Amino acid sequence: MKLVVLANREPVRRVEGRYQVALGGLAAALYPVLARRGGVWVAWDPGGSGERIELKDLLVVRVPLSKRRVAGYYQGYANQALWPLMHLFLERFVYKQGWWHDYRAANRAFAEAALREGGEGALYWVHDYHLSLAPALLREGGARRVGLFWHVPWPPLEVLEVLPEAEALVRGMLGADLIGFHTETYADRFLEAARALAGARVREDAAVVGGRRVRVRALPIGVDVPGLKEARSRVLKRAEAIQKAYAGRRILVGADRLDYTKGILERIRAFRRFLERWPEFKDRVVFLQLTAPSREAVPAYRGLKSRLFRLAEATERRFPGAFVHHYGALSRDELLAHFAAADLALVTPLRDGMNLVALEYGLVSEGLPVLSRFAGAARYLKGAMLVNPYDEAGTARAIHRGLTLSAAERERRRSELLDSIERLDVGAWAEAFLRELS
Ligand code: GDG
Repeated sequence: MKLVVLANREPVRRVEGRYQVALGGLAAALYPVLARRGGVWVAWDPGGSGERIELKDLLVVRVPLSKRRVAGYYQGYANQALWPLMHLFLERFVYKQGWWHDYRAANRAFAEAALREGGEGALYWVHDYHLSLAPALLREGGARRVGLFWHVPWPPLEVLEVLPEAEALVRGMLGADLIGFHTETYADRFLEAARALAGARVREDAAVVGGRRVRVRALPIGVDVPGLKEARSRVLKRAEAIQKAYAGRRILVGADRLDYTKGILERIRAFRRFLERWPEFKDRVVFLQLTAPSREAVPAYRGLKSRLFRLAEATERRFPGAFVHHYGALSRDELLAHFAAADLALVTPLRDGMNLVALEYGLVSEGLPVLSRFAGAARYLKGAMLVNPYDEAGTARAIHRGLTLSAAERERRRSELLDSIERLDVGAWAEAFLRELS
């Protein structure tokens, strides 16, 4: 069966004037399955030309949206209304009349473009909170098999209900035959919302609505396990050079898109507390916080950026040599080399659907992550050092513990960690989702 993927972001990058499948992330994960089945990927067209991209084994169909539409659909409804609610940041929730109209229209444009490529017989796989209405729209257009994977958390009903269109959102999603979340908690909460808002009957892991059965399952995503193991040997030399550059200090690493859900400010403050409480480490460690720019058109992100810069500069001055902030996207290998060079990763989001950095770090390095309990990954990664990222003193203690573990305990934790990450291979995840769906 032909596979048609719908996702906001296109799966390609332009390198020296030619398109390539983007490394890392969803695109690389789905490419093998798409290639095997003869796949189509429908995505927003950032250039606006509507040009189709034909790669070997993959057709990318781009949906052009006007600037105004993108402002309402993407910067507005998706990233200022849905994103904060899904992550339980009620105070960041912004709601403007008109955004919903753009969101619906964009979802319709995606669904129509997909149906033109796939017709009734294709297998449709919709991704994420940008496209919650697409499943129902696809079904109305005749699609017979539709899957949806939700990459972010799903909130409790009281939080969801803040959204004036909560019912329409849930009904849109229920157009799918299978809805995947990262954890059981998110899946259970969704079933509760389906019952309360759409009148669905809940039967174990399914919602029955309008005579149709919609399965709702925890299907946690993973990373490219063989690819990352291979990457480790490729980046080791560069990792040694990074270690040398910090002259014998033990390296701690943090890597995130700049986002308030990632807890970057709290993490830097926790690291400062750690140095204040255990000053003997001032000359023995360096914490490298690597921050990639993100959603710069959204006002909340610009404010966060200036707060981060102020705190980072103050920390660099207060603890010279022990803290470095790098702002800007790194190449994949440069990022992985930093992971390989680090003894400890600080992966402390305030809320995260899953969090792939913890998994990538675990595979590429020989160290352990200090991991937020509020990341989906905390449910799956054994051996990680779990923290509450709001508790800066507790995180400081976990950093100290991570740096002073006995060799035996470190070994034990490492082996549990590797076992649990190996179970989360992204290729296997894609296969499992599609098997369930078809
Ligand atoms: C969403 C959900 C869920 C980071 N900096 C650079 C860079 N990265 C890469 C990391 C990782 C990816 O970006 C980030 O993935 P996360 O999972 O950590 O977070 P989100 O982007 O928020 O993703 C999340 C995910 O979807 C999948 O379902 O886990 O919960 O929020 O791969 O390595 N990559 C490069 N340069 C950087 O500077 N090349």
